[in-house]
Amino acid sequence: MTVFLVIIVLALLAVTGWQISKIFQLSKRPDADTSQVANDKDNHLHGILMLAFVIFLYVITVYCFWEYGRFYLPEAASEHGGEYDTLMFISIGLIMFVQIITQGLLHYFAYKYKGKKTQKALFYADNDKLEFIWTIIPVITLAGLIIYGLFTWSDIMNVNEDEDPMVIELYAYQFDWRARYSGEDNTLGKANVRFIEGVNQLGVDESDSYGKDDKIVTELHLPVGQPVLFKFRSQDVLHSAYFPFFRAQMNVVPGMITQFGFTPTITTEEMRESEYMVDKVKSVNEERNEKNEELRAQGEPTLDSYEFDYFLLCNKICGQAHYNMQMKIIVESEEDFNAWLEEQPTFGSTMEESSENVDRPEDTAGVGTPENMEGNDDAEGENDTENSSQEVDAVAVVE
Ligand SMILES: [Cu+2]
Repeated sequence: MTVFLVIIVLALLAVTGWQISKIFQLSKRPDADTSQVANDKDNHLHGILMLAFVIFLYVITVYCFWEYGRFYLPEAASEHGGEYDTLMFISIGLIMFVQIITQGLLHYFAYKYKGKKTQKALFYADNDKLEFIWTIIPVITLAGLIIYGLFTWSDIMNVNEDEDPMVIELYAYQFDWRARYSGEDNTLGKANVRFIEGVNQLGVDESDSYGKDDKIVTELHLPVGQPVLFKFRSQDVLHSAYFPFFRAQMNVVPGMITQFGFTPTITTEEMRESEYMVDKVKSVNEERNEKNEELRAQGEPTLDSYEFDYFLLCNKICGQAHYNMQMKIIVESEEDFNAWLEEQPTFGSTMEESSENVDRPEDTAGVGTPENMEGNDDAEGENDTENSSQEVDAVAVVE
């Protein structure tokens, strides 16, 4: 109904505008120039506007770089990240350079050669030499860029198996992440969404001996300087694993395993101490303090002060709580990493424990269903029902 009313109002407004324009037409002096053909005055105005537009474009470009340049990510925290950034800056630099010259010339010529009553346009059919030049230059430049891009791409995407990367599974579901370390054998146990039941949240195949020593965790720890190979799996819909600080992103597709490998080079602690991050954290906390004063005045709870951590985000709009789908990443020394991993329970021990507890249903009821997992508080509403019905389906298949 509202839409209908809005349409009627818009239509009436359009009619009003049209009528007013007719009144203006009628109220013109009889000796005014009513010709539809542009005269010198019109051409001059349009020439000036063309020039003004390109100046406006340049001013706004410079302003955006100046004002929003601080939103660039800091130095890449992975080995391949530098290559990636160089490729991007070369591409952007080249595009900016060519665009500033060509756009500027286009608008300047529109101004300089604007129509005049006394001037006649020159008929100039073609010039082979000119056409050859403006074809060959882009061909060579683009070929160079594309070949350079392809080499960089294959460098980044091809995992070097000789380096013996540590295999970690990243498991996505609406709306959180889990990481599964492959344990001593560095081999992940088989898994399938059909095996999801009770504490077996990731559907690891209990009959596969490779899975016994796997470790499932809610926080991703990585040892600095060690190559890691991620295998991605999704429980429900398309997700995308996005590691902005490591310049990595990979789609997480239900029904298939995708992969991406990288080597983290900067620990969380080092990144926190970097000049970029110290400034960033300071400015975030200044904003929070301002906000806190408001909140205090209203008697509401205040915000905690911010501390930097690497994070993994979901970069595909996968449902209601997509915005909240993230996982903390901690890059640390190898000793710290090993000490942390040592403390995590293996999949085998978790399953044994749960079968011991099976006589006490109040302990196991609901454990491990996605909607009961911590950090998933926002995943309320219809998507939850989707999740649980999926779980029921999966259980039904197993039975
Ligand atoms: Cu997602």
